[in-house]
Amino acid sequence: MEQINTVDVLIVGAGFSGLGAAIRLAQEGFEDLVVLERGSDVGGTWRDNSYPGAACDVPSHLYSYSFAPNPDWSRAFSPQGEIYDYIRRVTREAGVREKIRFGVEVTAVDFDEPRGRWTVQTSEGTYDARVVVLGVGALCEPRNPDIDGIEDFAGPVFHTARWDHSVMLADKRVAVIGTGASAIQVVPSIAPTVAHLDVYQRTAPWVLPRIDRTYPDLERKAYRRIPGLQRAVRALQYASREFQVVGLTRSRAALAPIKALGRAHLAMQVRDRKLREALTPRFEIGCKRILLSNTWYPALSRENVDLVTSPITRVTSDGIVTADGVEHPTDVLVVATGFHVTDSPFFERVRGTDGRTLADKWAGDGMEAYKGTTVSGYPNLFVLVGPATGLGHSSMIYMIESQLNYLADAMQTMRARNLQTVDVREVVQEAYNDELRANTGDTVWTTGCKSWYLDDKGNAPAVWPDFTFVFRRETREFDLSAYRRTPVGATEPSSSGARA
Ligand code: N01
Repeated sequence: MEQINTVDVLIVGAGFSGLGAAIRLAQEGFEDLVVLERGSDVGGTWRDNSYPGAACDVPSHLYSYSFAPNPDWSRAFSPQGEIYDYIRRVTREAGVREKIRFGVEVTAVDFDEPRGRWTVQTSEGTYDARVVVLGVGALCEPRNPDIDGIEDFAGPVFHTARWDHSVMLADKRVAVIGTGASAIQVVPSIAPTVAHLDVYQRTAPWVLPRIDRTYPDLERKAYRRIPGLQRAVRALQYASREFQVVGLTRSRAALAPIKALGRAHLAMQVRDRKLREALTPRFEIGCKRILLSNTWYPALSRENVDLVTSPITRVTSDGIVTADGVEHPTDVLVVATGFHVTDSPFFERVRGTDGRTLADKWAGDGMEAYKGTTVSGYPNLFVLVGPATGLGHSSMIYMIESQLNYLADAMQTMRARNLQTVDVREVVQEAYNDELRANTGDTVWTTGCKSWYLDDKGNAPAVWPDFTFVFRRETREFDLSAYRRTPVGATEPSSSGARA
């Protein structure tokens, strides 16, 4: 007979959100937990996105856990390796590494209503859990472009989030498809080493100067020694980013100064009129994520770099053919084409009380949850970085920590009230989302551009349409009245199995 691992809380994913949940729940006295991670290390997106030039475009004092400030950040915007090291260190210091099972892929998450528990199938056997926390992340499933002939390309093809470090790019003719946040970091990093680089642009992005600097020793010492200094810097970084929300969600006029800055940045960095014309954004600033770079435009102005704006029609065994009939010889093909966000394949693996998957449930009106975290018909399931929690302007860790407050209070409430399950009421969830949609209608994200914020209906269910402190306030306490509950004892007793 198959051995079932019984555990109180099962967390899927060991990135910033899943680890944050493990640390917070352990602190709150919920020690009987396991984290299942398909990779071989912690870090999630910061482990996977190791492409040349990968860095954060949110300042590091803000892009870190509030409970684990790091006075030793080397610069304002940390490179990927430093963030990856930070996550590993925090995991070790918080003592949660032993809670993580690496190399375990979660294949199915099914709610067993009579028992009021979740059955979780994995590549390493079955788990039985009272509470499931999804920390799978929003930007984790690479979206590969569906281009005619791409499977026949003879050279290496890889996504930025799955960078193949064994491929030497020196002296190669390289193509990069896409001009989003990932591409604008990769291109300047590899341009000086490759023989030739073609950058395929479908939509010219808005790019602002990156006000980055290294932190001198003295400053780092000050962060270590002067109480409150780092917190004050973090608060300033938070406030300056939060100003953007006015323009993104309320008054377009507030975006005028950053639009002017973007235009000036392009004009100053690109002298060639034709290239400047091709790089001029044609959509409202903020509709897609605003990118930060001082090196993107200079890289595109290099002798060995071509910006290709004619649409790709097909890929051959050794090149890319564009609509203008030109065949561009290519040795290595890099796709910087983003992620499945509103259509994550993980949604197909989670089945609630009526046996429907999250993917099916969200196929009609789009993905939605209550406070970005709980979904009606999926009791005791907490989705971190869930629907309507994404940000373009500030730190996702702030949103994650808000959700952790809600999760921790939900767990304490269930413990105090002796509850087996909590399931958000459908009417409450609907009312919450009606209001969110009404707000999102006025935002810049639905003004006509294409982005990962949007679903196939043109709604923006992935992104939080207000100030982030409003979300923090909303999630401060678990609001039990919004939930249907089952007391302990009202469900069938749990079958016993091995402790995970
Ligand atoms: O992906 P994207 P990304 N043919 O979806 C193009 C985070 N991030 O990986 O604009 C040709 O933004 C597509 O074109 P278009 C951050 O939240 C953070 O760059 O749709 N082109 C676009 O140019 C970011 O928002 C950091 O017309 C195709 C690009 O590919 C998110 O990750 C760093 C195509 C995709 O852009 C995703 O960024 C990096 C096709 N078939 C990433 N399909 C930080 O610094 C797509 N494109 C924190």
